Amino acid sequence: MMRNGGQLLVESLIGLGATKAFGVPGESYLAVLDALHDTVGRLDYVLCRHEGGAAFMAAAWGKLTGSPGLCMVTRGPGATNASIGVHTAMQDSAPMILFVGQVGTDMRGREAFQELDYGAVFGTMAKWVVEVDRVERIPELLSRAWMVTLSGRPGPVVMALPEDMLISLTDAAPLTAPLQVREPAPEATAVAEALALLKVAKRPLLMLGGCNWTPEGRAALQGFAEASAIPTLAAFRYQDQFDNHSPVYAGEAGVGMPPHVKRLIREADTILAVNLRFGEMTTDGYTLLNVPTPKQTLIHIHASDAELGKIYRPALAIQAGPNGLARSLRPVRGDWADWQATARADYLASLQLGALPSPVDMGVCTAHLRDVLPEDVIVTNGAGNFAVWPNKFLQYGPLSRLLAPQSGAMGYGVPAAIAAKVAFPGRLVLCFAGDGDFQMTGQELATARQASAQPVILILNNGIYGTIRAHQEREYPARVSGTDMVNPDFVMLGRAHGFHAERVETTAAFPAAFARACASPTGAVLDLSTAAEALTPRQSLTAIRTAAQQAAQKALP
Ligand SMILES: Cc1ncc(C[n+]2csc(CCOP(=O)(O)OP(=O)(O)O)c2C)c(N)n1
Ligand SMILES: [Mg+2]
Repeated sequence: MMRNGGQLLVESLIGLGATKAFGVPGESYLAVLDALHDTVGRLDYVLCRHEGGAAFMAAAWGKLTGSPGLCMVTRGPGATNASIGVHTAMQDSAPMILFVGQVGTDMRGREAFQELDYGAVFGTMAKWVVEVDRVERIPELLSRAWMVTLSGRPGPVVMALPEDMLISLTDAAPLTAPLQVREPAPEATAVAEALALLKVAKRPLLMLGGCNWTPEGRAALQGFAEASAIPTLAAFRYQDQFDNHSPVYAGEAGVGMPPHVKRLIREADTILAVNLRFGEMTTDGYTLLNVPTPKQTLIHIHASDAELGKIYRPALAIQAGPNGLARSLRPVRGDWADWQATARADYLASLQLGALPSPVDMGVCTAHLRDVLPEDVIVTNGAGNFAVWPNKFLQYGPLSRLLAPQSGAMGYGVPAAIAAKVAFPGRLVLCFAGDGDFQMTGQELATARQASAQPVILILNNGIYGTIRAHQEREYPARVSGTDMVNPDFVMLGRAHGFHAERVETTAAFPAAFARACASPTGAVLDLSTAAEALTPRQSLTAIRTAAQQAAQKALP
């Protein structure tokens, strides 16, 4: 049977098990769109409004489901718009494939209309970039892309599709079977060595990273940590990968790291790092462990050889996937009960807050959410000070998920929530957005409505780019520049997109408004009046400003 490149690609994606692709159309890949005309219900095209939104959705899909999120965009501007999602998938270690139209092979290299060299543009951003020049190689190169995006440390692949290749005919057979990548198993002697190192520890610490976990693997790791009473930290924005209600869970090693988390990492004498990518956020700017040789005895386990020893020289490095490793660990016992109990008590204490100077007090609202959110909730957020609420004050159990970008990309939360709702229409999906953050990708509410994938969105509306304002007040107190916003009416905006929408003016009004939001079949936008003064959970804007002014005063000769 003869097919064109678009048909061969789409049939092969279905063969691999794909069911959704997120995209914005372009004339550069009409043959793919045409093939999708015949696959509705098997491979659906979720039509987005901006390629940044589409790429965030694909990145979030990959992170949530563990199978590659697919994004389809046009050449040049479509690809550059989508780049934010590629970067985010990379930092998140999430599987994703970005398909980009490309100029015809007959005119490549002439700076044709919207031409880009994708290898150069995405070379340092994606895990792999490939351009498919010959139509019959689609199955081979797509199969490889699928392997690359999933294996080792998952990450994004960019596949460029020249226009003439997509309309060429071939009798090459499409892929027809899913591909699985089995994780590398740990060697028994290596595991024994790791356990021996832990046995002689006085202050052991377990740190875990995201991606590639199975529920069984997670349960096995939790069983090991609890039976060994080892305090456990989750990596930046991967706190949903370990049951926060476990007596050994001690918090997230991420941005705005609480003092007790810093202390745990600094004072640990042995760190078992499972599936962890050591990054700036997990290490408080690379200050908690010495580069390259930490004082702590480091046992580093990762499926990718590229992560082992990347920054820190481990005492023992094991290249293995997380699940087999977790299953092979046997409890170790030692004299560290106090160390573990203090870690847990410090974590629980970190959830407690005083009243905030704000009409809507997010401390109180988040405590309410801890009580009422269903066990299988999916929470999303982008970037801003508001993210502290879902990231530091909600608790995640074995069934709930957090989709939050390790790239710190504003605008991730809304598209991620839409992707989550596409994947799991029956689950509550709750997006936390800042007013600035929301306005990066708010137009995707139209996508949500068209796809019948409408989450509940909380906009923490403080009228400022709070994160930047906080830095600004610390460095240049009382010199406000570029951080005040005049906002649109988010309630009207929500309603214009077919969402239930309300403005919430007081803390007391939040529980009932939230219940109405969850009950609405159209999803909901709640515009929460939060005060700029409540800049962080523990420090007001005035306090930050005053402290900076006093410090500046003291520094005068
Ligand atoms: C795409 C992108 N642009 C800019 C930034 C820098 N940035 C980080 S947080 C932030 C402000 C976020 O403001 P808002 O969403 O209103 O949240 P708030 O801090 O006020 O709670 C900015 C501009 C970023 N992280 N990502
Ligand atoms: Mg704000």
